[in-house]
Amino acid sequence: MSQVFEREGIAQSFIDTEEKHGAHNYHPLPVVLSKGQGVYLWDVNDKRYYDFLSAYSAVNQGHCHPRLVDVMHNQASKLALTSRAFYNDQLGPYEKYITALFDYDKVLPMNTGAEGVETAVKIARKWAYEVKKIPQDKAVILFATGNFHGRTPTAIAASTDPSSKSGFGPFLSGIETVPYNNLKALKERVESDPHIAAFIVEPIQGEAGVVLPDPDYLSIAFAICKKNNVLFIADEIQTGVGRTGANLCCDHFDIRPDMIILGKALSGGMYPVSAVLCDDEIMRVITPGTHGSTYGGNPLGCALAIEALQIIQDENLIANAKNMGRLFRENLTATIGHLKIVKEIRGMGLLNAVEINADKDSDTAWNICLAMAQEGLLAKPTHGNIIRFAPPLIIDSDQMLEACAIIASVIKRF
Ligand code: IF1
Repeated sequence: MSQVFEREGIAQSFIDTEEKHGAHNYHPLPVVLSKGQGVYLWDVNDKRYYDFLSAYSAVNQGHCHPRLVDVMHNQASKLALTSRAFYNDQLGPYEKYITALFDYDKVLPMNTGAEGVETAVKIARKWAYEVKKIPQDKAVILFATGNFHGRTPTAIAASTDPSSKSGFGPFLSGIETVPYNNLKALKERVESDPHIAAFIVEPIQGEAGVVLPDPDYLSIAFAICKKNNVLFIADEIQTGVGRTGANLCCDHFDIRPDMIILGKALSGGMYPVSAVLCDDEIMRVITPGTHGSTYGGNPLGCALAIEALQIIQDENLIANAKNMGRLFRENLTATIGHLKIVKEIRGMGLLNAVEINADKDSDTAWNICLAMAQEGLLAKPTHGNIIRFAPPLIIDSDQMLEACAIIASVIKRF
C-alpha cells in the first residue's frame, strides 16, 4: 500500500520503536501525535490536524480541556487512589451528581468500558437468579448481531465479528445474539424462553459503522423486554454523554433503559472512567464483596467525571452536537452525496459516517484517510469501507465547514 505522505525521520523513529517493542494489535495511520488542544491535534513535525475520531468518542469535550487539566492537577496533587477499602471525599458527590443527571437510583463505578459491560452482565445475571428466579446458571443474555462491547472474553463471546472473536475460544455460555434491528427475531427469542435475563444493545452501533436502527426499533424492543420481564440494557459507552445530540442516545427514542453503561467521554478523555447505572430494585443484588475494582470509584476519576459531565452542560455541547452534526451531513450531502464513490452519508448528532462504494477488503477508504491526513484531518475506516467522522462536540461552524471542505476535496479525488 503506497504511503501517501513522507514519513519524516522523527516520526519514523517513533513508529519503528512501537513496531519493535509493542504488541501489533493495531494498524494505526502513520501519524505520530504529540499535542492536542480542542478539536486539533499536532504531530511531531508540528503539522496540525482536525481530530475527527476523538479517540473513538472519548474526547467529546475537546483535547486537554483546561477545566479538566486543572481538576486533574489539583486532585492528583491531593489524593488519587484509596481503593474502596475506605471512603473518600469525591465518590459520594460524584455518585449523587451522576445518578441525578441520568435519573437512576444507583451507580456502580468502574474504569474501562469493557469493565462496565462485564459489570452489567454480572448484575443482570444476579438479578435473574435472585429477582426473576431463573434457575441457577441458566440465565441467557441476548446481544445484537454486529455489536461491539469491548475486547474481554464476555464481550467477544457476544461478538459476531470474526476479527474480534476468532482464535479466542472457548466462549462464555449463556451469551446469545439476535439480529439487530429485527423486532420479530427479538420477540420470538424472548417469548420462547423464560431464561432470558437481559438484552444488551448499542442504540447506534458504532464499530459496525454507525448503523442506525429503524426509528421504532428501540422503543418496541424496550416494550418487548418489559412485557417479558427481561432487562433492557443500553451500552451508551460510545453514544452517550452528548455524542448523538442528546444526553443519552436512548433519549432520542423516548425510552429509559433498565440499565445504562457509560464510559469514554465520561472522563473527557483524561483517564479511564466507566459506570453502570440502574435503580435500587436491580442494583440491590450487588452486596459487599460481590463485585469491585482497585481503581473503580477512585477520587481522581470521580473529580474528573463530575467536571467532564458539567462541561457538557455548561458549554451547551448537546445542542452543538445536534447542530454541527446536521451541518456536517447537509454540507457533505450537497457536495459529495451524488458521487459514485459515496454510498451513504449517515449519523446522528456528531456520530457520523460516510460509506464508500468499494469492496470491504479494498483499501480505498484507508487511502482516503491517508489523503485526508495529508490535508490535515484525521479519521479512520471501520469494517473496511466505512469512514467514521466523530469530532469533539465543541467544534464550531467555521471549523466544521473547513473540515467538510477537506473531506469533500479528498473524496472527489477518488
Ligand atoms: C478497540 C469503536 C471499537 C465501545 C462500546 C464498549 C467498548 C467500546 C459501544 C469498550 C470501545 C473502542 C475500543 C477500541 C476501538 C473503539 C471501538 F467502536 F469505538 F470504534 F473497537 F469498536 N462498548 N470502543 O465502542 O470500551 O474497554 O475500550 O473502554 O478496542 O479497538 P473500552
